[in-house]
Amino acid sequence: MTERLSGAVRRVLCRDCLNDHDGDVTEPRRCPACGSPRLLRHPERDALSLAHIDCDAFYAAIEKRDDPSLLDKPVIIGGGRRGVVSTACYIARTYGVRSAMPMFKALKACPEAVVVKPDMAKYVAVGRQVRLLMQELTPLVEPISIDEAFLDLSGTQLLHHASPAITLARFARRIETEIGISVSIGLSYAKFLAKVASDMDKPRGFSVIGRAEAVAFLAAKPVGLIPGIGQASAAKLAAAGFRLIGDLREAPVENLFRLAGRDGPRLKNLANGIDPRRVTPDRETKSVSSETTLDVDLARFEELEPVLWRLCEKTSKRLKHQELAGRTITLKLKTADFHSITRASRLPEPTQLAARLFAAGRELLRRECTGARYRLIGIGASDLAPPEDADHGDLADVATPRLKAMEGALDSLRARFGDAAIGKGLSLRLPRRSEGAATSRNPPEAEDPDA
Ligand code: TTP
Ligand code: MG
Repeated sequence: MTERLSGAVRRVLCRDCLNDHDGDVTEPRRCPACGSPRLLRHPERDALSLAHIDCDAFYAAIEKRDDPSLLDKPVIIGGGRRGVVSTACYIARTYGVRSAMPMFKALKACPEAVVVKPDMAKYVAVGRQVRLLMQELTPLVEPISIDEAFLDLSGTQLLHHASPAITLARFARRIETEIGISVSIGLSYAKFLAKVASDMDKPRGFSVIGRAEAVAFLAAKPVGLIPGIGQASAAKLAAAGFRLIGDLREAPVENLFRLAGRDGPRLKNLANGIDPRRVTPDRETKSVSSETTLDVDLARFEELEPVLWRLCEKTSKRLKHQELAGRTITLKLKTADFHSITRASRLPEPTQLAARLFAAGRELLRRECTGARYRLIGIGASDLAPPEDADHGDLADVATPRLKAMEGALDSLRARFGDAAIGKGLSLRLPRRSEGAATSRNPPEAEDPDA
């Protein structure tokens, strides 16, 4: 193994002309064949096969490809239904423009930006083309979103007459020449690390995190780098003394369990460079849900109801973001002694609305509040359909279109003023809430498998 690695350390791959030549740790600095500085060298280069590929500024890159006059201009894709930035090209990002930013703020930061309305049909088609080319590399392609996927290239050396790293570098070039956009690649031995790597050197990046360096590399990074650890969870972990991923390495599992519920052991594993998740091809989204482990076990409907409402808002937000609607609403509960209960009801039509998720969920919840104490509650939507099929109501249900208009208006307000301000307003409509009970021990966002 060592011999193989030390052999690999001397191979240097040019990502522009794909010339693979000898070199040492730092030399040469430019490709002897074409002069490019975009060289890939890593001691484990040819021993790693798990990749994460993410297209660069995806929607914006497609628009620039289709209108070369935009190439050297800051471009923002946005101004669609929700009045927020979908994405910004890398030039616009230098002005501070970011995805999900309200358009008015983005244009304040970068008044000279060219704004292009999203053309989803086109982006979906390009996403499909990219995926087809990925599937030529390996059958093990797991799409994560319209522009990213995990690939497991183990065992493909004979097929491609090249190591995964070289195959991936060829792929990146092919995407540029055949499709006209660019990708960034992360190569490692585990999903988490491959994903972190693909983000390290964007755009047109290719980063490698090897087995030998993984744990030390992670140790110095903030816990927020872990998928599913948002700002709130990171703050909670920091308050308990876990600010860096390295702090989690030796943490007693009980502590982590208390802080992050069943996600605790996963955090410790990730900090130790262990992520056993496999690449699962063609994984379809079958349901969208949010759940939370409660700080204290709760039994009363009145105490659980506000928690359910917040989870409904979260699930609704996810449905809207993923352009999905669900017809079967499932309530999940876990009793204090760890029995799981699921109860479902089917709506007359699919929904994306928090209020409708809540209406169905609270009826299910009411029936289960007969004395048992619960430690976890969740709400999900399955039986998924496109949003066009959702929330039309009918003659007997005139409330739904009104709710839809109201939630749409609230979503736009949220986009402008942030979740917190608007969330409070809505919660006022709820019966008495028990603040302590509603905080989560297990950050619901941590439940997202690949968030
Ligand atoms: P991302 O891969 O997150 O972003 P990106 O490809 O634009 O940029 P990066 O180089 O950082 O990967 O998302 C892919 C596309 O999904 C993006 O081009 C637009 C869309 N999108 C939204 O519509 N809203 C959002 O909030 C985000 C994050 C993305
Ligand atoms: Mg992307």
